[in-house]
Amino acid sequence: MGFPKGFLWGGATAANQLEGGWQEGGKGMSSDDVVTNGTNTTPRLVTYTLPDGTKKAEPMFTLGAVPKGTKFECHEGYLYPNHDGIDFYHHYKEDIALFAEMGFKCFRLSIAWTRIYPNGDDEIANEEGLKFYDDMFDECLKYGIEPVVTISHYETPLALTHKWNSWADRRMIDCYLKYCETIFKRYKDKVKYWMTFNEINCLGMIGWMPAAVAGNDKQTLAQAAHHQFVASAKAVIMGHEINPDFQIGCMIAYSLAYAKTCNPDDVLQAWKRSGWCNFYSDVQCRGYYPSYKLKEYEREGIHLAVEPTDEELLKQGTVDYIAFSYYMSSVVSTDPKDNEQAGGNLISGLKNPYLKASEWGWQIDPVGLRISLNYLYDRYQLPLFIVENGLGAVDKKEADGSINDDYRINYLADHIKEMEKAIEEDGVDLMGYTPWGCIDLVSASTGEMKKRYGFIYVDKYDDGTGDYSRSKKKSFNWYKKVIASNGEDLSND
Ligand code: BGP
Repeated sequence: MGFPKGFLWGGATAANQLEGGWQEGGKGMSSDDVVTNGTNTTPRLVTYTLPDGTKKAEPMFTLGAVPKGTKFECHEGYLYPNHDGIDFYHHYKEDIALFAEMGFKCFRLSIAWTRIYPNGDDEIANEEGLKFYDDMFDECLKYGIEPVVTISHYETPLALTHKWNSWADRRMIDCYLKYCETIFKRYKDKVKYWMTFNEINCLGMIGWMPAAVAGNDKQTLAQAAHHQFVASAKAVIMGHEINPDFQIGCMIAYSLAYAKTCNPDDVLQAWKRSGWCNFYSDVQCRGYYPSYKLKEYEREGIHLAVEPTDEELLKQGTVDYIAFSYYMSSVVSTDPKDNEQAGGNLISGLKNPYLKASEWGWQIDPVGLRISLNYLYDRYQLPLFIVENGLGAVDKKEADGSINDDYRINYLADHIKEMEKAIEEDGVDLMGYTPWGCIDLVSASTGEMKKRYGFIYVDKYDDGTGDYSRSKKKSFNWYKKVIASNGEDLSND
């Protein structure tokens, strides 16, 4: 009863937000290395120098096209929090031991492409980078922790942006596949679970974070998404040839949108909003572009450059499972008077009077998770994997060093209860659960450290200070008990 045997309890991270060591071990520059810190109200900036030498810094979420010859680089006077992350690069043994103590069955991490191919198109892979992940996977396996690997999580070799504007160019597919072939072959006996692109649907909104593309016009983003679709499909086909046991998934940011009223116009609006997520999983799970998207492209004059083999590749390279992040839900309305915006994970909506929100304004909605699980399972009948969920909050260290994060425990317990109902009452096939930022790390949207998600506290602060020491929060022992009881015991005592 409840969670199935073998359910993958664990935690999730990404290389750029955690590893640090940005210039160590032969690593090249990634698109994320030129992103500054920000706050909830001031955006993270991408820094670059124009061909005439003018230095510029533009918000990451709205970065537009830049002239040819522009160099993305770090500028003096800015803080780049991901350069040091939480120094997992040097602490991974200690951190994995703590994950093991919590009883993790799996650990979601991403490989930094630039540790393997520093420029993205190098002839030979960087052995030091390969060895780093070999050692890390061995450390996980030593404790029986299954690595779950995101191949590309919000960072791409910067050299490829300079060369081709990254994923805007079709030649990226071959670079990505060479990288995939290298890691698939190298780690084929150590890693079984893969995801091709983190939150691929964010490409509908922003070019820099998911694709290292300067420019956020719809035509450029649609073409970049097409290249990632083809790359993902080819990676799935290749991965299965290298090891037929591989499980290769897509990964989407799932954002549930409710209609504000039962006015059919609002309901239609909510349905249209759901296309923000569905389009990407439709292509990656069904193997073809859905009709509503083709019509939208036609209406908006978007023309995709497509090769004759693409159609067949998309069909052949559908994914084995659907991984998704779920933090919140939102509300949409067609009434122009409704304008009370809620905060959000890239895409936001109106405030929902029935829900509470996090300190960053993300609306907390456990039942929405059950609804999302049902929507996705119903639509595709594929196994689901919740690879991100959690509460970003400011944690307070008491005088005795303890951190009493009951708010986090409550958030996670409420979501786990709904997951159980989705499995138990609705028959959803759920493979696992990896709460985001199982150890505190740099926030993707704001670059803050104070927006913490972890069971493990890291002594690192927004101004760059801190000694990187680790300590257990109250939620550490709680989650340990949850895993030990396979999700049965959610009590907080
Ligand atoms: C997802 C990303 C993660 C992550 C998380 C939490 O969108 O895949 O990389 O950071 O959101 O967001 P944030 O860090 O902005 O709080």
